[in-house]
Amino acid sequence: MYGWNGKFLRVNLKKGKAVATEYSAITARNFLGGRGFAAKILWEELKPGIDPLSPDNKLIFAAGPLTGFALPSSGKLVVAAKSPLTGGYGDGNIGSHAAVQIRKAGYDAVILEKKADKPIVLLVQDEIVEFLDAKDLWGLNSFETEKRLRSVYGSSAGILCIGQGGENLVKFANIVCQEGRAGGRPGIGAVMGSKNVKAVVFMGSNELSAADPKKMKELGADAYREVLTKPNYAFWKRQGTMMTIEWSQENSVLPTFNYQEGVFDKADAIGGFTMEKLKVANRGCPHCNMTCGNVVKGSDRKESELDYENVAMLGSNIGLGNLRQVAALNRAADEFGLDTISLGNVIGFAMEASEKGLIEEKIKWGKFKATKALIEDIAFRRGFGDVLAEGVRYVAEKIGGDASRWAMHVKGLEISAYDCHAAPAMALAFATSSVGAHHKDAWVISWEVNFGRKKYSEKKVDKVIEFQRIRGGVFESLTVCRLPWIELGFELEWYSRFLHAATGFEITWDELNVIADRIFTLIRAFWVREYGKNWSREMDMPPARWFEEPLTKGPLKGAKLDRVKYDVLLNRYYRKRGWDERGIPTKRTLKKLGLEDVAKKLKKRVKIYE
Ligand code: PTT
Ligand code: SF4
Repeated sequence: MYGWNGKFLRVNLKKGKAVATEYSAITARNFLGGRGFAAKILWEELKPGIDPLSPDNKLIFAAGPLTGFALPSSGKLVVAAKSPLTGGYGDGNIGSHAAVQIRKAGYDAVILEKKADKPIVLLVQDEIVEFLDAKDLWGLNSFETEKRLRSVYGSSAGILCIGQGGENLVKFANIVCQEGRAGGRPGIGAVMGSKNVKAVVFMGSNELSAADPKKMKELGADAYREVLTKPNYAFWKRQGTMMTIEWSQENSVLPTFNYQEGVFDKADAIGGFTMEKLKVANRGCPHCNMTCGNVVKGSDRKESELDYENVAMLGSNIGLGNLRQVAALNRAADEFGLDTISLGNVIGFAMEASEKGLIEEKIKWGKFKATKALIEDIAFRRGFGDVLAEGVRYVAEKIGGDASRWAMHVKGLEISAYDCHAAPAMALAFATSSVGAHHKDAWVISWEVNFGRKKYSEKKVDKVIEFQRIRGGVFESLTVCRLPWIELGFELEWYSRFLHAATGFEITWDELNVIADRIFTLIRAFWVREYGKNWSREMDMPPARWFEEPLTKGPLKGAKLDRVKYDVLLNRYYRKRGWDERGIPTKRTLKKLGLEDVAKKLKKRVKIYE
């Protein structure tokens, strides 16, 4: 095979053994890589109903056929497992040298099975695999851990690690690298902790083999040049995703006070232009000439890499309007290895619960020091932090009464930083995303604002599906960064050209869309299998707050979603996907996508229709 390495590395942590296995060209063509491989492996190899934090879960690091080649933004990696936060399929995308090094070591995915008897660092150097004692690293934060490993293995080694959040099995712990890249929102860091793996180090010495190496080189060089010519490039380098704070404020979608509002009085103080004044450096993922990581010094005098989601969730959503302080909270989250979106969401929820007198704890909006202490309590599971560490769905259920109506999650994953009181298409995108309420699969909100926010038309369903295919299917499975396309308008045709030069296959965008649907539907089958009789269309409902409590401020004051119209939108979505009214793929759809075996297994758990 060209493009793909054609090999997975399977590591049995209990036995301390590893074996390289080959996979077929058909698997490569049908599932591409990254998310596609992860979904296939988890579906086929996990027993239904396993505890995600038990040795029965598998932790997968998966790259795609373009990952690691010298082309724009190809240093990305999917980290996946059954999620301890949601109980369904979980993954994240992390920019890391690990992406490049796994591929240079000769693999497309590394699969960690079972559990090590004691804390280890897994070292993979080409075909040599070592299980190193990590007793000196266990208990350290992610920055210290990486620093120590880097001093041994050097600056280009692919190092991924967990902080204390992952060690203490916080349900939204993620995996961290390179002082500010983080991935695996649905608790993939907790899965790594449950396996006693503090860090993985990948080092490879092979060249990636392309079907047409000369063409690949030329295309890569042209593509890097093309990125530089894009009109938005200069502003992107200045602000990266931070430009979205101003945009969200202008359009009333900036999550504020636990998504009660879409505008924040102090938005300017946490926005992109304020960030520019504090910025000390740009950082980025390997192979990228857009380097969008904005490094600032926080109020703790430590460096912190800011993105829109971090700042909205640890700023406006918890009522904090001081960017240096937000940066310090973000740094703490990175050190502990906690997902900033879920963290800001669960803290915002606790602040509202405290204000409403539903909990005894006094947790006030916008208090920096108290919030920092609370983050530490969550990471170490101390006091009320231990409850919050379970995620917002659990906390709301524990409080009881009406609390679940303003717990801002879908399927247990906390909503990312876009308020949808007046954005039905984005609400649908959150509700039907493949990992729970994540914007990654279908960030349609910017399109929706231009198209017309009040409409519940078919075009909105089409746009959600189009984006789920391109972003959630193709980018996650080629496993390259989507930002050149979505932010700069780097044309999609480049990717089919890259794919042809890398693999030798002419894969059209029509075929890529079918592959994306196959992966998306397989992931849906995974969710349904895991939830069994507890699965219903309620799983695809956005939080009640957006339907019941209108915005009280800003230009869209009074706006809220319409439940009846949303239901019609969801029905249309199901029909277009070939799923029944419960959101379960029909036998016909599974067959059409080449997933007949999936249909056979799924019908053992739930009734499936023709
Ligand atoms: C992603 C989610 C995001 S999406 C952000 S900011 W964003 C948050 N970042 C966190 C962080 O930082 N520290 C932390 N402790 N937790 C964090 N949680 C949040 O995680 C990220 C960029 C960004 S910045 C985005 S949009 C794009 N995401 C991509 C994607 O998903 N797929 C893809 N093919 N390309 C992408 N490119 C962009 O990558 P999750 P990163 Mg991330 C400090 O992990 O689980 O996918 O959730 O990976 O390397 O940091 O790059 O406004
Ligand atoms: Fe990483 Fe940003 Fe480059 Fe994407 S654009 S690869 S997130 S630095």
